[in-house]
Amino acid sequence: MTSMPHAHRLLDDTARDILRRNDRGGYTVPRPGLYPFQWNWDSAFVALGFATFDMDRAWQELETLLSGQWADGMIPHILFHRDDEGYFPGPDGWASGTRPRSSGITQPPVAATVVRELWQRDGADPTHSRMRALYPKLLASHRWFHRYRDPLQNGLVMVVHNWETGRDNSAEWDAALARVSARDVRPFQRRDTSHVDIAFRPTQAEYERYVALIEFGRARGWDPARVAAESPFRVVDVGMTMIMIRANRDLLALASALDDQPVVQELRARIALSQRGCDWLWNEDLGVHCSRDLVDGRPAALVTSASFLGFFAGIGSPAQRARLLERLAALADSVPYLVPSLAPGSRSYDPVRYWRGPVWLVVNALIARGLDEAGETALASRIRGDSRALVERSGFWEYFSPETGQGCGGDQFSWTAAMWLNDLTTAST
Ligand code: 9WN
Repeated sequence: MTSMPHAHRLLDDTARDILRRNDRGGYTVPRPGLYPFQWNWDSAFVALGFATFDMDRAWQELETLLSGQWADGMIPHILFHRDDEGYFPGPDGWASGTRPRSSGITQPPVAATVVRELWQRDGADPTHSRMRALYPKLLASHRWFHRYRDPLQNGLVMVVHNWETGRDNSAEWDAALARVSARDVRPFQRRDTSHVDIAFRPTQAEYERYVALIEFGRARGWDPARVAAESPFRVVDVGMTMIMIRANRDLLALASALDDQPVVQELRARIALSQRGCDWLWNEDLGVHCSRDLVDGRPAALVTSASFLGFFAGIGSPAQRARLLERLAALADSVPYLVPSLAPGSRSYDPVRYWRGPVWLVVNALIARGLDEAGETALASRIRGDSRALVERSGFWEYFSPETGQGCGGDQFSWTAAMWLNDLTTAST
């Protein structure tokens, strides 16, 4: 029988091989074939993986991502550095008119958190030139969110496409998507289902609505103010909001190191606003923070993995935090592998369908980190242990069933390999 340290060393080697194989020179594709371009939050996580064996390459991943930043500050969710017919919708579907070509929407802003992490690993020197070069770009991207994606001015994050959330097919978006008409969508050919089992992916009716939202933005030339004001899909995402608060804290750490006092004040005020704003997302019945529709004001009233990012964001009253922990402990008793993207028993729960139940290691890493920082080390260890067990059992899949540990979606997946290296190897536990 293979001993655990030996098995772990083999998995470490495999994880590094996956990152090297998915490297396209300066950026990494999440999974060749299925996702053949550079994705925003994937790249930030991937940089953490590279950081365990090649710091130069880790910085480069983020530098390439930021090279696609729009003039207004937005970091697109996909950069199309090269053509590839294997994914729909490609650059022509978005027609952003930018160089490099890109999508017209964004994704969870984990970049500042990762830049801070890389900078600290490099010794936290305020004169670090690569950190200093990225800092103004990160600030511009945060200001873009503050300016265009906070319509209530309460520090929360609004999204105008479910793909922005990164948790694309979560049941939290069902009601808002139901309002999106797909009547005028021209026929298109999906590519995702030629790579993976259709049982894992969103339905055709859902896809048509995703495309309708792209056509909506394209028809407005991706004008951020118009899209934000007029989109039929306007939702405050609890996940984006928590990640944004954390990103502002991490950017604040960089601003302090650089002694950029006006920005220090700006970010402090922003974080305080968001901390208060989060009460608008609190659901007293469920005892968690939930996403909330901005068109009709209704809460999603669903317990998702993103509901547990409050610790990572550093928000919540002591009473709210106690309720969150109770909820998470109940989930821990209900499934062998934490953290399901949707709580079992919820309407639409499905252990293998996209963001309707399965476990993603990147979300687990953020939740576990927040719990550790809050001193909740037992739950953090359970989550890390489950993440590790999933890879040991099934390999480096895109995501996993919380019930059986089955790997789903794409295999040899970059961010799963990166999380193994950064968060789960024996050395870091
Ligand atoms: C759309 C790349 C991306 C992730 C998302 C995940 C999935 C794309 C898709 O893959 O989304 O952006 O086509 O389903 O949901 O989180 O960034 O890995």
